[in-house]
Amino acid sequence: MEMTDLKFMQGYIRMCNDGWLQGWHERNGGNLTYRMTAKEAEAARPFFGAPREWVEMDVQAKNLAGEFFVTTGSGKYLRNVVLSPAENIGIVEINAAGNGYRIVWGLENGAKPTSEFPTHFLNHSVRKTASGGTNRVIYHCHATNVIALTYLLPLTDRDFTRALWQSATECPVVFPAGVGVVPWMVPGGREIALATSKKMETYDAAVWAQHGLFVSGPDFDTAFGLAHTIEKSAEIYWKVLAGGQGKIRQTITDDDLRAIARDFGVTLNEAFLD
Ligand code: 2HA
Ligand code: ZN
Repeated sequence: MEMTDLKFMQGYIRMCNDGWLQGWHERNGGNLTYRMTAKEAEAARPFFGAPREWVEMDVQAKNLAGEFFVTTGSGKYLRNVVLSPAENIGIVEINAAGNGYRIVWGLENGAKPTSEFPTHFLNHSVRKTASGGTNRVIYHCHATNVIALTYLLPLTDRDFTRALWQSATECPVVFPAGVGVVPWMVPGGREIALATSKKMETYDAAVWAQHGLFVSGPDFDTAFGLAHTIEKSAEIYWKVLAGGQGKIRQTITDDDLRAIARDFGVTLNEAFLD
């Protein structure tokens, strides 16, 4: 038995590889973090190494004090995670003030958590509160068709949500609150962390203009499924636009969307309906 045999680690590694197989993680693109349960942290503890030094962050989240996260490594390629987890991912412990971390497992040979760790961290804080503690996964991927849409549509929550809801019937059921859109920003910094966390107070997914997709969920299946659904819908949308040379003969109407919501028992964000 070793760290990577634990069920949550297996799920984490599988998700990294699934994203790679989708073509969303060229080079070191994308990152994944998972907030471990207390039980998982106990099961993992026997495999921890000597903790490394505390590293202070320029973001703080008191509700994440003492938590343990699995994280991808900065500059690491998600396609390599399955081959050598201990070099490409790691577990970090958050300090009592909620503004620093130390590596307790993995990230071997001097590796560090993903450059987007502050963004993930702030968003874990927001989603933990918004979900009553159930949200555990934050995932960022370079979903090709979502990125393409950010060159075509106005960069508003409304325009993206409507286009995605109308492009595949399951979308309003999978993300009834809609999606947020973050304008183009330099990745990896405090500014994109704050802008994204603002969107994630309302949504469990945010589109990063000309960059990619950012999603959250209670578990790996749900978070990956959300990214997958959004990406597929984005692909349908632009293919229809291109195939029809900008003209769409018919789509899912607002009344159709309301009918789906009624029958599937979800509440659609009314702000996005006419
Ligand atoms: O990990 O995707 O946004 C590299 C990135 C930064
Ligand atoms: Zn990225």
